Amino acid sequence: PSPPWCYGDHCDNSPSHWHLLRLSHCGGERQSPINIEKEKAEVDSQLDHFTFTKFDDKHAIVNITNTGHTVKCILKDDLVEVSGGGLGHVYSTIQFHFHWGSTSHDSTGSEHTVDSKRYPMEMHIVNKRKDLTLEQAVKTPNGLAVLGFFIESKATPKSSSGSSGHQTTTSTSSSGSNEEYWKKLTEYLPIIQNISSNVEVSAEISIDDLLGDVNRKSYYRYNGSLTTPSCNEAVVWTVFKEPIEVDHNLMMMFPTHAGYSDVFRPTQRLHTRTVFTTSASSFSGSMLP
Ligand code: SG7
Ligand code: ZN
Repeated sequence: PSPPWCYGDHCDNSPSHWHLLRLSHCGGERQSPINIEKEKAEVDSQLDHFTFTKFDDKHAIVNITNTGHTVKCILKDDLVEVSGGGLGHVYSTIQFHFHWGSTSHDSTGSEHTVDSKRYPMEMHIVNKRKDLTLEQAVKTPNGLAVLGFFIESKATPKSSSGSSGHQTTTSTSSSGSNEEYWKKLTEYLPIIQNISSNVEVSAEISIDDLLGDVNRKSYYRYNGSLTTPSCNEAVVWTVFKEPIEVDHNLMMMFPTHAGYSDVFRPTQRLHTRTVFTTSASSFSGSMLP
């Protein structure tokens, strides 16, 4: 049985006690998440672009579960894959899940921070080395590859009262028209209000749909851990620089009751590790004036 741990202070095992749990690695020196210091990140020219296989499959998400610690979207086995991006192995995508804050989802919720900036939410796409079982992968350095995307809140565009606006723009944000898909996904959340409840997904939503046109070529890379007990140091982390923009009202659909008060782990010490970055030239043109 999994040990009782929590994020807040509503149980004995809050994050500062995780290292005391049985068989825990949470007190190790390669823990996640971390604060990424832009100035200290070392450019690594080996960090090329990823190959995302079947990220466009609209039937890959089979189930959404309220685990009590997160909302987890489980993918069909052996379908979606990630390779390239300096990973050196082919990884199977098994699930994605979210970390968020307690109240308004306005500013606190992400696990990683960049120059101490915390985003409202963070999406983690969890991948395991294709040639290993999950049990083997959590015991193998780089056995897991997690892709982290920050989520930024986008204000709902006001219908047509703009007196200052000289043009009625059909607002094309950096994440493109991902809104209908986040709407489809978050429509499942009221159905799984109870811990351990889950729902089968029939709506057509691909991972590409949720990511929209966020820049997937510009990212940070470091070696770390699972951010929940038992915090195995088996994760090669990719943290993308550009956030996905999601409508604020849809972000508010994520539960903030029961154990869901700030479901993110505090940042951990870097110790002797180096954070690597793709070169500045892989920034998207859209970020330039
Ligand atoms: C979430 O984060 C869950 C866990 C996940 C953990 O609590 O999605 O997944 C399961 C099995 O429920 O752990 C092994 C694993 O994926 C840690 O994942 S994370 O480091 O990406 N945050
Ligand atoms: Zn996570």
